[in-house]
Amino acid sequence: MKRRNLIAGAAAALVFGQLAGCARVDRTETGSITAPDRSAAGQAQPAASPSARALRSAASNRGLYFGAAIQSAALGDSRFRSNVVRDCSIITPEWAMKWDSLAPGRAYNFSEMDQLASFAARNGLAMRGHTLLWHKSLPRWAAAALASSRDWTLIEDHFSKVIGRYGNQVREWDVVNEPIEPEHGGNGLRQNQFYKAFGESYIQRAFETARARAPRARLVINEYGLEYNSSYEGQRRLTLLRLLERLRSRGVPVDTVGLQAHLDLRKGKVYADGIYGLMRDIGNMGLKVAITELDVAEANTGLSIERRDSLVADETRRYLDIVLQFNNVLGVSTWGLNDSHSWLRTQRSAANRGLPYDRDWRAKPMHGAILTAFA
Ligand code: 9MR
Repeated sequence: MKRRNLIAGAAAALVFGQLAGCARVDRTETGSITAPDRSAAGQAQPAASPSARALRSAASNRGLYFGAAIQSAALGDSRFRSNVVRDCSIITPEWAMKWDSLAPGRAYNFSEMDQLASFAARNGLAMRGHTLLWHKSLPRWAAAALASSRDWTLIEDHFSKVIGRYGNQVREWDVVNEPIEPEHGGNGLRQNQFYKAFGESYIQRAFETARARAPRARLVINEYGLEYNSSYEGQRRLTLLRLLERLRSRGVPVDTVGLQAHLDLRKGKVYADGIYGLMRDIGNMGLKVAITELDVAEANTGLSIERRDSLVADETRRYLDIVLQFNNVLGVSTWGLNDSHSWLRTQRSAANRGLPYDRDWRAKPMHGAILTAFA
């Protein structure tokens, strides 16, 4: 398996003609986010972990942002709000901006997302726009309409509504989410509802449609499963690079790659060579990188808490130490901030400890690992 990855890495090197060395792009020009005005009305109370250094300031010292995904249901909790405001300069709606959340029936209801957007505005936080097109968040009515009519105006209308409403607050749009699936054969692209209706051109059209409505925001292609040394993830890295190369050669307005970074201790340790090669190739194409959904799934929740937390922290540090060598990184977002608001609780184990804070907002070694990586 290792050998296949090496071959995949070498093939990528040949395809893209990379040279040794990192992409030199000035991160501070585009990656940093201005500190919010703390005197603004609606300011949150001081955070519950005053001893832990705020992640946002550590990140901004390095010319990066730090952010987190927010489950809108948690916004009713003042402790949650204050910790988010303390640590984040940008937030990602974990589900509220997805198509099936906004319009489960044909009618759009923006109230949940509006609450999140107004929380962000009151506290001077920027937003990531997650996500305009994702096979898992297409509402049934839209899937049916797409399959029968293959009418791009359906997508255009959705983009217009969402970008029109939140465009002023959104710094980065995840325009296309998770388009890679080598197991679907062919060119390695996911044979999702959009691909079935429009072929590969759906990706280009999505970016062009977004660019027309969001002339200044960063437009992101966001992907998972790129971190480990398996032939499958090697294929995923290579397929993503090939797709990016095709998009760049056609002048498609994609300017940023979102690396989700759902780390997983059951897969072993992150594969430094594979991640380094991916970062180098992305940088050589002149693209920025955002780490968009960092968290760590544990392999063994039966170990002592200390041991578990140190394994999670070590994996986080290993990953960030690689990606943060590159100057085209804009920032890092974790997929939630504390363990009680983590998708891994429902997916894997309710006991999972894969975010910077525990359920009582005590900073864990993962928090320290992120600080160290930013230093
Ligand atoms: O964490 C999210 C979970 O709460 C939602 O139920 C789910 C479906 O909307 O999406 C999860 O977030 C996913 C993200 O949007 C895309 N990358 C993978 C994330 C975890 O599944």
